[in-house]
Formats: sequence, C-alpha cells, structure tokens
Amino acid sequence: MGFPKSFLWGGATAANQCEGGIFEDGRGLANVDVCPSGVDRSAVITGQMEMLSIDGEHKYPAAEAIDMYHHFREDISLFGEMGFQVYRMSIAWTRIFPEGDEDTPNEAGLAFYEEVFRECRKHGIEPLVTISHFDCPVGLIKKYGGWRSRRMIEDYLKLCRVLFTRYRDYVRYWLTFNEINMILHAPFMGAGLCFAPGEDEEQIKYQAAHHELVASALATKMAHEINPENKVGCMFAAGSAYPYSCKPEDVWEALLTDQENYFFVDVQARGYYPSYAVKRLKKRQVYPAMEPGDEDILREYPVDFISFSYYNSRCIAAAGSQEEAEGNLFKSAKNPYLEFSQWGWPIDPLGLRITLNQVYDRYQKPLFIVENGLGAKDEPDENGYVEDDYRIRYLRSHIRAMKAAVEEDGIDLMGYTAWAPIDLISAGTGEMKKRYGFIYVDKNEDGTGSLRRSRKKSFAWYKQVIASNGECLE
Ligand code: BGP
Repeated sequence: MGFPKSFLWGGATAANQCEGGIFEDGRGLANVDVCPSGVDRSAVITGQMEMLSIDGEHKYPAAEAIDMYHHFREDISLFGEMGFQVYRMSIAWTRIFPEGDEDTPNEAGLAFYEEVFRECRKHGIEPLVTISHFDCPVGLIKKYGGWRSRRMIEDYLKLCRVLFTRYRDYVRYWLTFNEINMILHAPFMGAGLCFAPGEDEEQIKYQAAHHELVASALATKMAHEINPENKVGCMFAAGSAYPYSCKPEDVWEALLTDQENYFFVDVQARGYYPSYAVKRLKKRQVYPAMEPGDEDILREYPVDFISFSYYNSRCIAAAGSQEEAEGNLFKSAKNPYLEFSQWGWPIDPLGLRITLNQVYDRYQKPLFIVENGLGAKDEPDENGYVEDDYRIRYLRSHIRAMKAAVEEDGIDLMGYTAWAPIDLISAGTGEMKKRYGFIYVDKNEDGTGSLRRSRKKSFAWYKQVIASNGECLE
C-alpha cells in the first residue's frame, strides 16, 4: 500500500518567475518579461493593453525575480537536501533563440541549462522540463502576433529539436505547454496574444490554441523519434467545477465549465476535437482554420501522460448572482463550505481527489500533479526562519487526499511537484509577498533585500515526507 516506489517527489518552478537575468548572455525579451506588477498587470496579461517593451514607469518583476540565474547551484543543492527526486523547471525560450527565429541557437543559453541539468544529476534529481511555461519571444509577437500565427509551430519545433537533441542525455520527462487552457483567461501571458479593438477574441484564442495543439502533437512525435525513452505530457490548470446547487441549470453550467478546460486535454490525450467542441465552436463561428493533415497529426501523436496544476476547485452557478471567489486566474462562485487563502483562493483538499478521479476516469493515462501549494504572507525571524504551519497544513491535507486517490481509488499517479519549493514571483499578480516556498528568499515587494535563502519550518517537514515516501505527514 502507499505510494509506489517509483513515485517522484519534488517541486516546480518556471523560468520567468525565478531566473531573472533577462538581459544576460544574449537572452532576448519575452512576453513574460514585459508583464508589469501593479494595476496594469491584468490588462497586459489578458491582451487588452499592448506592452512589448520595458518602459520607465512600470515595475517588471521578472527582470530580477529571485536571481536564480546566479543562485541555481545553491538552490538545487537545497532541493537535493530535501531529497527531491524530480525538479520541474522551464526553459526561457529567448535564452536559446533570443528573437525566436534565428538560424542558430545561442550557445550561452544552452550551456546554462546544461549546467542546471548537471547540477540536478549531481543531486540525484530527475529534471521534468516544461518547454514553454507562459513563454513567447517578443520578437515573434512583433513579427507574427504570437500564437495567432501558424508560423509559430515551426519556431516552436525548432526550439524543441534543439532541446531534445542537446539534452538527450539529461532529460526524459517533457511538458509541451504549461496550463494550456490558460490561453482562454490570460491570452498574452499564455500565448503572446494582444487584441486590437473590434477583433473577435474568441476566434483568435481558439485559432492560437489549435496551433499550440498541433505543435504539441508534433513535439511529442519528435521527442519520441529523437529518444524513444522520452515521455511527453500535456499540462492544464485543473480543479473540478462543482455545481453551486443541485438545480439542473447549475449542474449544466458546471459541466460546461469543465468541458471548456478539458477541451485541450481531450485533444492532446485522445487525439481529436471532441464533438461538443466541434458543435459549439462552429455555432459560435470560432472553429479554427485547419490545414489538411492536422487531424491526422493530432490523432497519431497523443501525449504519454497528463499533468496538471491543482490549487482549488471551482463552484459554478447558472444565475451568476452569487458572491464571487478568486482562484488560479479564474473566478467562480464562492463555495460556502470551504475556507479561503489570504488571496481568496478556496482550499479544498478533497477537491484534489475528486479531480484526480475525474481526470483518470476520462483519459485512463498516467497522471502527474505538477503544481499544488499555498501562496501566503510569511513573517521570518532575524535568521530568515518562518514557522509556516499554515503551509504545512495545506500541503499535508492535499497529500493525504492524493494518497487516498492512489491507495483507495487506484489512480495511476507518477509523482507530485509542489509549487513552488522556493519563494518566487507570482504569475497572477507579479507579487513577491505571495510566497509558496519551503525556502524563504530575502526579497521585499519593493525589490530590496539580500536574496539570501533560508529554510522554513516546512523545509524539514517536506524532507521527511519524501524520505518516508509520503507515509510520515505529521
Ligand atoms: C499557475 C502557474 C504558475 C504559478 C501558479 C500560482 O497558474 O502555472 O506559474 O504561478 O499558478 O499562481 P500565482 O503565482 O498567481 O499565485
């Protein structure tokens, strides 16, 4: 009983939220670099306000982030100390192709990630690499409008070929796109989309999504060709939609919300557009233009496994009159049975078990939880130690739910990477004070701080969770 011996424990980060060093060693500018913190962030990440360069008025948290670009040895060694077996991280596309479409890659960028992977190896950590975690070169946005253009498939595959070839000896596990369904909610951050007034945003989003889906299938094909041992996964922002009540209209709306998110995985895992999507997208006149052969590509190269982030469940009411709750970039009705985080996100461990069951029932492929955690304000003592019992409580309850899903429901689960093992920049708000880590980073909201790393209480706790393969959760 318990977790299988092969279960992989670890943590997850994204390049733009931790690396910094955005102008170093030939790196080019990416969409995520030009997402400011503060009041304009929401308009920029949703593509309503065009921002394609760094101006003097805004603050851009990705510019330095937690400077992992210069601290990665120390950070990975701390992950090793916690006993990580896997580290999920992402590649900054513009370190490899600064504009996105050069003929040859930037050797300094390639060498950087090679060092990162070597460091992982040194500590017995298996890298799990997200090829694009909210990452799109500004060069390609200026030239082609990001993923609205089919041309992106070619540039993305060029990146993939370089990564699969260069890191053949270092990386086995790949994810094609982080939270692919986020394209519907944060289309600039998700896919480099900016909208002109009067444009049909739905149409552009589904066209861009189609390009990503084809790119994902072709990347899966390529990964297997370059190394048959490669395992490729899709990744989506999960969290089951609960009907606000048993009123059939609420149940129906909740089902529609789930379908909107499952649409992407339906294509990536089953290999074709589900009938509900074909009908509804055509009716709304947003069905994407396809090229001959696209359907074959989708059918022939489905993913090997399905990964997802889980922070909270959602609660859906037909009338839309209920009080709203925040959540991982989605808003939904406020669930009266749940507690909420300091950022207003529902806390629902059983929801993780429900989500695991629903996803597994639907696809019958191995699953991987690649993000789960609690964003909270921490108060360190003078040594940088934080008594983060609230974080331990959150993680413990979610790991228990995951354990029940494995032990009692028979879910085939490959592993769990907590978001995030080290404090970093929030994707949704750009804040530093929304902390997820087991490792505290001395950096303040105004950008000051020594960047010193220190262990929180949760550090020792998670170490013991891993050492006992999830048996010792107290
Ligand atoms: C997901 C992203 C992550 C991460 C996480 C937490 O959407 O994949 O990049 O940031 O959510 O969200 P936030 O940073 O907004 O608290």
